[in-house]
Amino acid sequence: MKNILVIGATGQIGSELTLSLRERYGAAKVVAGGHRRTPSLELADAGPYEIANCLDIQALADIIKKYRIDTIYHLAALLSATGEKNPKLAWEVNVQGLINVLDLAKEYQCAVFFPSSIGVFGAGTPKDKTPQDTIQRPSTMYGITKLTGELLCDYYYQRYGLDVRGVRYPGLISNVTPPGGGTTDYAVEIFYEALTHQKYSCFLSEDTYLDMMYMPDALKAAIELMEADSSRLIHRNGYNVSAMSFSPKELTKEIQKWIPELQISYEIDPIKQAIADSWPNSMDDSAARTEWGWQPDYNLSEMVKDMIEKLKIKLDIK
Ligand code: AKB
Repeated sequence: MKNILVIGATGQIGSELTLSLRERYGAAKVVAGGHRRTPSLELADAGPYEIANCLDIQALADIIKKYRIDTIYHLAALLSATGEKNPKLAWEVNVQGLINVLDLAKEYQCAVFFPSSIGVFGAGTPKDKTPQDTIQRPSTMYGITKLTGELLCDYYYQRYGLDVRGVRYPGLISNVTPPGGGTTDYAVEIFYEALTHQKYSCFLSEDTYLDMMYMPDALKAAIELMEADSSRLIHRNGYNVSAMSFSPKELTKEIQKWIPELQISYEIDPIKQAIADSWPNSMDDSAARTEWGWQPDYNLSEMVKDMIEKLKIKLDIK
C-alpha cells in the first residue's frame, strides 16, 4: 500500500479512517476524497484533500492518476433509513458508485476496501450467531445495494483478479463524526442527549438487539483486513465482524452507571423498527477471526466509558 484514496472521507467512518491511515502510512500518502468544498481543517490541512464524487468517474480517474493511487477505501454510501426515503438514489450511489470504483481499480490496478453491512441479512436469516454463509434476502434498498456490492466485489475478484476485500459492519458508535440516516444511530444519539439533557427518546423498542461496534475497532478491521496475507483469505468480501450486541434498554443501563439521571422513553419509528427487526441480533464472526485474526478491543462497558470520557471533553462538560 503506497498511495491511498479514501472516498467518503468526510463521512462517519471516513473522517476517522483517513486520520488513522495518515498516522500509519504518512499524511502525504493518503488522499481524503470528500464531497464538501469546506472539509474539517484536520482533514484538509494535514494531507491532500480532493472533491471525489463516486458518480463522477472522470474526476475520480484524474485523482487516481495525479496521486498514483494503488489502494482505495470506498466508503461513500447512503445508509438504511435514508435509503428507504430515496431508494433510487441509494441504488445510484451505492451500486453505480461502486461499479465506477471497481472499473477504475481494474484499469489502474488498485486494491479496494468495500464496507458491507448487517443490512445484507433479512427476516429469513438466522437471527442469533448469524453464520458467515447463510440466507441473504434483505428487505431494504440499503440491504439490496450492499448485497449487490458484495456480489460485485466477488465478481471483480473472480473475473479480473482485482484485490477487493470487505467486512459487514454492524452499527458503528463514534464520538467524532455523527452518523446520518442509519437505523443504529440511536446508539450514538443517546450519548449526546444523556450528557446534555439527561433524557432520550429512542426510536427503537427497548428490547431490540443489534450488533454494534466502537469506531476504533471498525478502523482496525478495515486496516487489518487490507494488510492481511491474501493467501489466507477464503471469503475476501463480506466478512461478518462483531464486537458487542445490546438492546436500547441494556445500553441505557450501562450509561446510567455514569449518568444516573438519564431517563429513557420510547417513541417507535415504524420504518426503522421494521428495518432493525429484519437484521441479526448478533453475528458469528469466526471466519474473520480464523482467516485474518480479527479481534475487537472494546466491549459494551469499555465503549461506554470511553464515549462518555471523550464526549465530556468534546462538549466541555465537567
Ligand atoms: C445503518 O443503520 O444503516 C448502518 C448499518 C448497520 O449499516 N449503521
